[in-house]
Amino acid sequence: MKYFLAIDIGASSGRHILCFIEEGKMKLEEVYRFENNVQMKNQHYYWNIDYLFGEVVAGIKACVKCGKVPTTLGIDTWAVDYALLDNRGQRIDEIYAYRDNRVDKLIHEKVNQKVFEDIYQKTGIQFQKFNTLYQLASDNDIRKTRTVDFLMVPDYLNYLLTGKKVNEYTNMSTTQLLDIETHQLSKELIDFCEVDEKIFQKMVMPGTSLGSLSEDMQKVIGTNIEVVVPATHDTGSAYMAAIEDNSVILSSGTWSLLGIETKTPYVSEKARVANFTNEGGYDYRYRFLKNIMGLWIIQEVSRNLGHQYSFAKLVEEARRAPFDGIFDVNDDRFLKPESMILEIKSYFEERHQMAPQSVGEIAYCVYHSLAHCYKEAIEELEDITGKHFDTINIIGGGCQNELLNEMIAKVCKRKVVAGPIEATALGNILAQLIQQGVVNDLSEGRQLIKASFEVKEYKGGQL
Ligand code: ADP
Ligand code: LRH
Repeated sequence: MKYFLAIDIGASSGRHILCFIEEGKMKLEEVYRFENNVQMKNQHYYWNIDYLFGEVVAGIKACVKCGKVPTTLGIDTWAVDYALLDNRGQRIDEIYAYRDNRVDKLIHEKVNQKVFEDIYQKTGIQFQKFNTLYQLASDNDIRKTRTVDFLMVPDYLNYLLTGKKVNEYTNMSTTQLLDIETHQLSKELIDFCEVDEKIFQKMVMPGTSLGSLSEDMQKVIGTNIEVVVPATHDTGSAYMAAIEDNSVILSSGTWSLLGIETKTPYVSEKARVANFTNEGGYDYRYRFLKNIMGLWIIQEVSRNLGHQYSFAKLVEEARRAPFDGIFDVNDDRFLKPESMILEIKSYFEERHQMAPQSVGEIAYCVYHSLAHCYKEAIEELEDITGKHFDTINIIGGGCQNELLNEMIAKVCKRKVVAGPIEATALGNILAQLIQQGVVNDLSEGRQLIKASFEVKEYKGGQL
């Protein structure tokens, strides 16, 4: 039996998922799972990258221990964040987390409407204050002068495993440093960041093999495994596993990424104003989508409640406590508030509206507000593209939330197809299967996924 390993690290958890093919179907086995969270140090938010790399290695070892040594492995993570290396190949301090607010000053001082419009025209990437472009431009001179190499988070994990330094294209597109016409780094935007263009690596496409683990890593892990670069941006991998033709895709996890896959980008004025992005995908396809605050809000509510309620329990509580009001989930105030629950309540109180009180009401209000935001985003999407979509394919961990699926079907008045849950891992594995010649291309891979996993359907307009 041949095994292929996806190491998929989201902002809330990471997992090692083994895949093998049996009787023409993909079978998955989750071998290892670990928590992920931002850390606060010296008033800034960072990722605990040494812990995460330790977990990457521990999960690979767990596969080896149970005798399922993968032929290849691939790593994907959330986008935009990066590591800087010095001239000894060592990381320069920590990796900032995208929810850190060190970019605010620069945005305020340097990014006026004109800059903002020019950057969108050049890159097709939506404005998010945490885009790498602004983060890099905000790095202080000490960091910049010591920097010899720039690696995105998955590039950095690949470097620790193999010793090879590359920048993978799909994730690089989220830096907002790539020219949408050429897919290459824009000199003008590199200059905006005041960094040396030599810090960037050779850019590789998903499906590129990095070859063996480094000798040191082979010793640590006890064997050799080929490392293949998938679409290292998790959303890039997730969209590869969307299986419904002509549907809106909603990748539902910490973020809700709502959009479509398209071969030609949309960089119209309407698209910019609605803050839709054109992220780079497999085979130079684009994901034309909008970032919506997503289940981050419920993750934070759960954290505020001391993690006493599982996600399933929160859904159960919400079912018993319908609540009428909705709030603007994409308001920046929900990006990293001290207390999500208090922030939601204040939102209503400031408007002299009734705020949700019980745990069930708060959860209901979060889900319902998300569903309304999806509805608006779909309307914008249809307006910009001139196309109509009658199905929403929800993929990722959030598609297990049946109440939310029902609400989306009702509020958006469209059929909902929920699944696959582990879409990101599947997309990651698909890039490996294509690289290994097990599957011919993306379209054949999608057929394989469709034949292998059950999905659940919800009729539009019903609750
Ligand atoms: P990420 O990759 O961004 O870390 P996931 O795709 O793993 O996120 O999705 C995590 C989200 O899925 C959680 O925040 C939670 O809201 C939702 N979720 C996971 N399991 C369940 C469940 N059993 N019931 C309802 N929601 C769930
Ligand atoms: C989802 C995601 C999303 C990005 C955000 C930073 O995990 O990669 O696509 O916008 O994290």
